[in-house]
Amino acid sequence: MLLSRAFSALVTGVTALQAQARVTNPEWPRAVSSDAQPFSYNRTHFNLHGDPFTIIGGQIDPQRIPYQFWRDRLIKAKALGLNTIFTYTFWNNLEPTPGTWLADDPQNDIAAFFRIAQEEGLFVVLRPGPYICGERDFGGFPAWLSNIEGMEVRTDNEPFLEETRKYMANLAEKSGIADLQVSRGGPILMVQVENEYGSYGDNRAYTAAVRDIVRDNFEITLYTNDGGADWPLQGGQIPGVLAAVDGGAWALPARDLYITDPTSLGPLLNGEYYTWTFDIWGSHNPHNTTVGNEDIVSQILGDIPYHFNNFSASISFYMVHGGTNFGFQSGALWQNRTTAFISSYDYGSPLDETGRTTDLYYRMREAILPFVPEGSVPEPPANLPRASIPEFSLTPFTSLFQVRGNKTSSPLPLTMEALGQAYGYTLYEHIATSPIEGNVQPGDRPRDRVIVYVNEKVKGVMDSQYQHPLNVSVSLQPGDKLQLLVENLGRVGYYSRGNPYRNYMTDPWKGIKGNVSVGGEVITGWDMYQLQLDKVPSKPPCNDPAMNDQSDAPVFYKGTFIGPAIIHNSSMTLDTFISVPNGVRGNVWVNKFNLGRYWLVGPQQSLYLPGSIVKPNEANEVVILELEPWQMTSSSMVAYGESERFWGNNPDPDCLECV
Ligand SMILES: *[C@@H]1O[C@H](CO)[C@@H](O)[C@H](O)[C@H]1NC(C)=O
Ligand SMILES: *[C@@H]1O[C@H](CO)[C@@H](O)[C@H](O)[C@H]1NC(C)=O
Ligand SMILES: *[C@@H]1O[C@H](CO)[C@@H](O)[C@H](O)[C@H]1NC(C)=O
Ligand SMILES: *[C@@H]1O[C@H](CO)[C@@H](O)[C@H](O)[C@H]1NC(C)=O
Ligand SMILES: *[C@@H]1O[C@H](CO)[C@@H](O)[C@H](O)[C@H]1NC(C)=O
Ligand SMILES: *[C@@H]1O[C@H](CO)[C@@H](O)[C@H](O)[C@H]1NC(C)=O
Ligand SMILES: *[C@@H]1O[C@H](CO)[C@@H](O)[C@H](O)[C@H]1NC(C)=O
Ligand SMILES: CC(=O)N[C@H]1CO[C@H](CO)[C@@H](O)[C@@H]1O
Repeated sequence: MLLSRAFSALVTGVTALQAQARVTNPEWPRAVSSDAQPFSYNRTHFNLHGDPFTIIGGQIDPQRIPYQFWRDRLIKAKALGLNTIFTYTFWNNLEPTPGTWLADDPQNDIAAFFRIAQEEGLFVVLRPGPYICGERDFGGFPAWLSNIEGMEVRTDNEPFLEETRKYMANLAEKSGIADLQVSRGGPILMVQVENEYGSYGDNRAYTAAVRDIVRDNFEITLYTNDGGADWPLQGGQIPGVLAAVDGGAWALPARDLYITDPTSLGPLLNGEYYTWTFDIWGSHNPHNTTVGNEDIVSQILGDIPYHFNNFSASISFYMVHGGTNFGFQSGALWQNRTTAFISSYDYGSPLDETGRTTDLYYRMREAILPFVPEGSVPEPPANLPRASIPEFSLTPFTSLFQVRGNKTSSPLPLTMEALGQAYGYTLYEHIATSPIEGNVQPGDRPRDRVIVYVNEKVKGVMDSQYQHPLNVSVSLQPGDKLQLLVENLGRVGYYSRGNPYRNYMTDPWKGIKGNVSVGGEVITGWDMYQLQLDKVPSKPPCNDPAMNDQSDAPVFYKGTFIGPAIIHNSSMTLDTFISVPNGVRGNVWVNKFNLGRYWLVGPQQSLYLPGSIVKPNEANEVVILELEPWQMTSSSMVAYGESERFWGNNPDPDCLECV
């Protein structure tokens, strides 16, 4: 996904007629269907087992959906009228530390998802990246890449290509994806090379190298996907690889205007037609939705026949079902300040975050049905009810500063990555040896949200989400403890060479990079504690001193609710939205599963709790980490589960003037 709608301005004036002037290329057909290659294409058509084939696709990323619900979502995608699922794979989840490939972890078992798709009568298009964007931390790259000497992502840099080779081979072989290619009887029709690379650069040696790496591991059709304008398409096309476009209907004519290499021409595919869009945190950012926006809905409904009739194009709806960036998996953009994606990836898509069909779903279905053989599309199942959970209270049991984590000491601060940590929080502590005062500079810039404490009393918040990160000043006496709690809000996952901002994809480090100074003087002597919180504490650590009223440190709360009874024989009926009405900012775990972030600024005001992790008729443990207890207006922490979700925004108590 790119910031697609911005491109519409760039292609004004391109008409279907201009595009048609270029459609014929005498060198085709170049690929013919055969037993060995059942899916192929010529200049105008995809071909499956010798018959013309129009892709009616939609994007679902299995790593964003509880695996127990994969079949439910695929059945509904099929019932929408789709014949193909487009899927990104998230390298960072598959290989969380170098060399550990999670082939058998059910949530990362992409082959299992593809097999279910095939059982449900769907084909698949694989989008393995290595860069995928997808509003994920670092665009899907593992954070540990940054620790490799000489690493530069998305270039023909040998360390990057070497890791890409290993990743692609692991995906093909260890994850068993290669065996699911259509050439071997599986559902995978095509594989995408890189992702929207033309928006990022125009290094042809790099794209050719990625093509060759993908080709070494997959024998089926390859394609690229780029924004529908001149420079993205020109930068992204790769000789011998089919070029697809993405964006609204306006993107379609661009392909034949700007892709001039005949070896990249073939049937027209809009590889990402946006059913709507993502949300970012902020008091002034309302939830993006098509609900109540009839203009947008009509546009989507009109664009469907336009793709098929006016352009004989194939299409993939991005997203048909977005799902959730659980835990710390959401990414960020840099737009002269950090814009961080919320945990929900609802996307306003036809299947909502909980997999329920929406009004948009039924209206799109009506628009699609005329283009598929009569009777070939099953009826969508009725929506199952979601649960509500009565309010329950939570009690504080320890503070984040008591939990600590692995400790590293060093004269100068180290980045999260150098500490061997990817996500979450890092606590940097220094004991003053001489009096010092002035503004705190947390390395070269706040990366990303820095809470400053002296002896556990908060002094202020610096946050790269704020256009002008606030200055925080401290005054330290010998023996005073300066503490910087640094939160990774998501590494930048998208950069466009068309924008005027810095490319922080090549400067992804989190925590503290560079020196911490107070009043301009460099501070040396640091203890650093990793708080990735893969394992959430559920009881006080040994010899945890009593909770200290004088401390502003983040607080862990714990409570339980009794899981509702399953109805209609489906754990989906235990789905709910967890709301923490008195909380300011933090994370929620249920039965040790990290649901994601809450922040009262919104637009997200509740977290999707999938029924797959709820235990019916027994106690379920909820742990909440509240980062800003000093901002709470009520001293009681309560939570409840809502069967309907509410979006909304509130002022940011840490920066009332911030926009
Ligand atoms: C391309 O394939 C389509 C569908 O199979 C076929 O109708 C058409 O004739 C082919 N075009 C050429 C130039 O062979
Ligand atoms: C699409 O095709 C229809 C039917 O041929 C035509 O009436 C309509 O004007 C076309 N739309 C555009 C935007 O070209
Ligand atoms: C980025 O922000 C800085 C500081 O607020 C400002 O001076 C600069 O003009 C901004 N740049 C762009 C391209 O908006
Ligand atoms: C501490 O580091 C060890 C070895 O790197 C790792 O196995 C363990 O999970 C880490 N513990 C925490 C709490 O991060
Ligand atoms: C922070 O302090 C610096 C000088 O140390 C000053 O230039 C800057 O304007 C201050 N920023 C704000 C937001 O007050
Ligand atoms: C940090 O401070 C140390 C000690 O003053 C100095 O040697 C080093 O160059 C500084 N590093 C940066 C990135 O400024
Ligand atoms: C519930 O569903 C499961 C799997 O779909 C099935 O095996 C089981 O028999 C069902 N139980 C009842 C009571 O319907
Ligand atoms: C496509 C669209 O309308 N996106 C909007 C989503 O929400 C953000 C924050 O309010 C807006 O800036 C976008 O324009």
